[in-house]
Order: sequence, then C-alpha cells, then structure tokens
Amino acid sequence: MANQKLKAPEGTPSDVERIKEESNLLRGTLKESMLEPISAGISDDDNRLMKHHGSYLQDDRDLRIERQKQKLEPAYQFMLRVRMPGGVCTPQQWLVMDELAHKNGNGTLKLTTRQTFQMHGILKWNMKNTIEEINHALLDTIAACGDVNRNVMCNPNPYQSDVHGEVYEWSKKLSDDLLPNTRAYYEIWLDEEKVAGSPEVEESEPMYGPVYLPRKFKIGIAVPPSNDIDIFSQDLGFIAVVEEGQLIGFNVTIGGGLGMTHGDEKTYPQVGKVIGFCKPEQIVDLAEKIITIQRDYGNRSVRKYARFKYTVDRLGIENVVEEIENRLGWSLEKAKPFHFDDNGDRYGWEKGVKGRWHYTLFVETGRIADREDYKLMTGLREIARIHKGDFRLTANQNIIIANVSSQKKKKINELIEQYGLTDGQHYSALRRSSMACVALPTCGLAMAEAERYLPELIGKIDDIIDENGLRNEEITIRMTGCPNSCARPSLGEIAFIGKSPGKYNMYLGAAFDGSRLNKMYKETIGEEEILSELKVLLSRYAKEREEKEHFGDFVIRAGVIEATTDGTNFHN
Ligand code: SRM
Ligand code: SF4
Repeated sequence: MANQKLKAPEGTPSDVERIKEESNLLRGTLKESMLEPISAGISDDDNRLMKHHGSYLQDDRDLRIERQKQKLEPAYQFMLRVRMPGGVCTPQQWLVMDELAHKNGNGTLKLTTRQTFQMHGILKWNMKNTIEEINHALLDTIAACGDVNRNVMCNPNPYQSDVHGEVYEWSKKLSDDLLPNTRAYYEIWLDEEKVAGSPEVEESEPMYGPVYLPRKFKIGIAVPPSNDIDIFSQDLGFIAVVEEGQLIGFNVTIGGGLGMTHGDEKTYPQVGKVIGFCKPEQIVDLAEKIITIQRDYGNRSVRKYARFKYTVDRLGIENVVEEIENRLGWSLEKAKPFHFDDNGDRYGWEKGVKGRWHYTLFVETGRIADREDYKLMTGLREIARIHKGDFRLTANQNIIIANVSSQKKKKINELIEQYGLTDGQHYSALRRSSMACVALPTCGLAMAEAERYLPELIGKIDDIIDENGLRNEEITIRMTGCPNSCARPSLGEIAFIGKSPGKYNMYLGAAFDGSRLNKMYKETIGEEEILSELKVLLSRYAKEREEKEHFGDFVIRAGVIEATTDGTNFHN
C-alpha cells in the first residue's frame, strides 16, 4: 500500500521521460542511427538513450567556431565510459584500452573521478567495434552513464587488508546486481539476437521499471580511516565497520550529491547523512529498495531537481528511512562510530597483505597521455606488458600498480625510473592533492577550462606555497569547468567552479576528510585575483595555524568564511 506521507512531485514528465518510455527498454533507433552514413552525429533522442550504453555524443569545442564559419556540421565524436567497479582492471585490459585509445580515440585515456576509464574522440563508425573490443576484454560500458546506478566506487586497494578485498567484492556485486535487465546493449553493440517481443523471452525491468530512474544514481563504499571515494558525495554510501579485523557491516549514508546550477538556489551540493547500520549481506537488498524509492518519488518533470538528495529533502529523511524499512521488512541498526583521516591517496610503494607491493602513481588531472618530456602512456604500457598483478584506478584520478611480487617489484621500478614516472614526491603536496574535471574541449557543459588550466594555475600558486614554507602541506584543491561538480569541488579545501572563460567562483573551507562542504568565498574572479587572495590567505595560514590544523579548518577558525550550518561534520 502506498505510503500516505510520501508523494511524487506533480508536473508534466520531461522530454527525457518520454524518450525512455518510447525506447523499448533503451533501444530507440540507436542501431539505425549508428549506421546512418550522412551525419557523424545521432539524433538528440538517441543521444539520450546512448548514455545508458556508456557514451555521449560530443563535438570538439576548440573547432566549433571555425566549422560554423565553414558551414560544416560540428566535429562530432563520442566519449565512451567503461563500467569498472572499484576501478580494478588487469594488465591485459589496460593494454586493450591503450590500444583502442590510439586506434579509435584521441590517443589518450582519462582516469575519471569515479575510478574508471573514459576515451574521447571516437567517431561514430568506430563505436561498435570499440565497444565490442572492450567487451571481448571482459569489460563493458553498460550503465556507465544514464538514469541508472553508475560505476560503484570503493577503496582502490583491496590488498591493504582482507577487509579491503571483501569490500571490493561487495562493490562488484552491487554493480552487477543493479544493472538494467534490458538486452538492448547486447543487441545493438554485440549482435545478440533481438529478444524483445519474442514469445520465449520475457524482458522486463522489475527494479527500474520501463522508464528507469528519474536521474543518475551513485553508490560508493569507503573503508575508514580513508575517505578517498568521498563517501558523503554519494546518493548512497556504505562505510565499512571493522571489528577485530572482521567486516561486521556498514554504516549507511543517503542523500549526498554535489551538482548545482549557478543562480538557482533550489539546487545545491549536499553531504549524505548517516541513517544506520546494516550487515554486509543486507546491502544489495537495501540498495535495491532505496533505488525503488527514488524511482517512485524522484522528480520526473525537472531533471535538475531530480537527484535523490532532493527527493530525500522533499520527503523528509525520517519518512524516507521509514519507507526504506517498510520496503525491506527489517530495520537498520543504530550507526556505529567511525572516523576518517583524509580523502586523498597515498603515493609511492606500500606493502600490503600477503607480502605484495603497490605503487600509487600520481596522474595529474587523470590524463594518461604521452607528452614530449613525459612518456606516461608508453611507460604504463611497458609496465602492463610485464605486470602480473593488476591496476587500480583511484577516485582521485590516480593509478595503483597493484599486487606486485617482491621479485617483479625490481623490474617495475626499473621501468618507473626509465620513463621518469612519478609518485609526485618532487611536486608540492598541493599539486599531489589536486583534481580537475575534463571540461574543454570535449565537455558540452563546460563554461571554463579545468583539466587544461589547473596544472598551470597550481604552478603559480606553488610560488606562494614555497614563499610560505608550505610545500609539504597537503591542501586539497579542485577545479571544474561548471557547477555540475564532476571533480567534487565542494569537498575541496580550495575550489574553483567555472563561470565563464577564465572566470571562476572560488570556494574555501571543506574538511580535509571530506565530511564538510566548502562555501563560496569570491564570485567570478580571474587568475590575478585568485593569486592575490591566496597570497594573503596562505601567508596567514603559515603564520597563524595551530598544530596540525588543516587549511579548510583554518579559514573557518580565522573567520575568513563561516562554517556550513547543515551539521555536516561527522567526527566521532
Ligand atoms: Fe560528471 C555530466 C564528466 C563525475 C556530476 N560529467 C558530465 C558529462 C557527461 C557532461 C554532459 O552531461 O554532457 C561530462 C563528460 C565530460 C567529458 O568530456 O568527458 C562528465 N563526470 C565526468 C567525469 C569524467 C569527470 C572527470 O574528469 O573525471 C567523471 C566521470 C565519473 C564516472 O566515471 O562515472 C564525472 N560527475 C562526476 C561527479 C563526481 C562523482 O560522481 O563522484 C559528479 C558530482 C557528484 C554528483 O553526481 O552529485 C558529477 N556530471 C555531473 C552532473 C551534475 C549532476 C547533478 O546532480 O545535477 C552532470 C550534468 C548532468 O548530469 O546533467 C555531469
Ligand atoms: Fe563538464 Fe562541468 Fe562535469 Fe566539468 S564539471 S566535466 S565542465 S559537466
């Protein structure tokens, strides 16, 4: 029986709802569109569906104006995102991605903030064989984007302890169990015979329903004391609780999410709230029930108000928890104490369980490419050729060469040195703690540069850092080209969100452990002002900070900005 306290918002369903409804479980006319020979693009309707298959139609924005002048259609190309729970791949899979990036993409790979690969610049005619080859390598792109559950994140180093390994298995299980049922992906890209309408096979989406979710849905699992996956930014988060070396269950968070729209106060970033504790074997059931609540009560008229965080706020968290428990038929236990230290990565060699070694490499802005003076892509390819362990993509856009035996470590180290691959130790700790989203030239929503600009800006901030003796101070710094917040800027101690070319809103004061949002400090400023503001702030920080005080905490104590008031600090 429907819960009387809960109501879905009224309003005409958005166009995307119609497209999904008419799509015959995400098929639409995608297959035909991909074969259509005249345009390098596809229709808007098919592009909406394409996302659920892990891809977006984009155009090279650097070429837009020139092509308009020449009366050419935009330089259409596709971005492809892999589904890879916990960011784990084998050396063979790495080599396939590397080869495809050169053969069909723009010759680079992007390690994303949700621990997976993106390839850019794929032409329509190469999409099918690219997806086929990814699948032959036992990876896929299903549900990497779209109104479904996305890549499930988890702490990237399963060899850190047995619990880390166990948690990784749960992230895979969640990812697999929450996949859509439709065979559309297999028919369109992998030549599976059409099942829809055939009398033998009943195709349905018992959990998602025929129109899927009102919006994307994100799940992550953190293993304290590391909050490297930014648990509080997830729609649904699980915080591992370990007693005497055993995983006894998870604290559950709901309602996190960071996207917003400039100037629209009805949109906002928000950290998830802890609602209780469950046992490991209960998490799939719990995730399914929460997803069905978002399916039933999420906003289907206005997409920018449709994320689960808004559903939770509109319905009231107590009512949502009550509904979760009604649907489950059991109750969550009281949350257990937990503590996070930071939301960054630990670089360099580390020894894990079973005597295996792991090397975390610093990958600035997550871009795997060869530059004239830094052959990162070639170096990693050579490592993949001899590596017998695996690779782990981190949520901070870095990579772990993981599970290396003591014998292999020497050989891998030789390659690291030969190619000058770096764990970032010779950079400032600020640079090592940086993240930037893709933004220009591929992202259609970018208002300003991010990936192509942040490294340069940090070079200039580094001068101030050095003047003040702060080279080894870890301060998280994040930049995005727009307020959609793909590099989780609201959880950076210093953050920049693009407003227009060269102009950013500047934010300060997030917690170093990712548990408190930052606040806007200056609006629409350019490089000169950014540097002059930071000159004052960093010099004050160097002189006035208390022992072990993080920059994000300092700016609040010093009254530079006010603390956020929504009770977001979870220190126990
Ligand atoms: Fe994102 C849309 C890139 C993580 C919030 N994101 C996009 C699109 C697809 C642009 C578009 O819709 O046309 C970007 C593609 C750019 C390109 O050229 O590749 C894009 N998002 C990324 C990635 C690749 C950034 C990166 O540099 O690593 C990340 C891919 C993650 C993955 O592997 O799945 C990425 N996006 C995020 C995150 C961070 C996270 O999930 O941990 C967020 C904020 C957290 C959240 O969801 O609240 C995020 N992306 C968005 C939003 C805003 C959603 C909202 O709540 O309003 C959009 C826009 C949208 O969905 O309409 C968006
Ligand atoms: Fe694009 Fe904005 Fe996401 Fe950056 S934050 S990748 S500019 S959508």
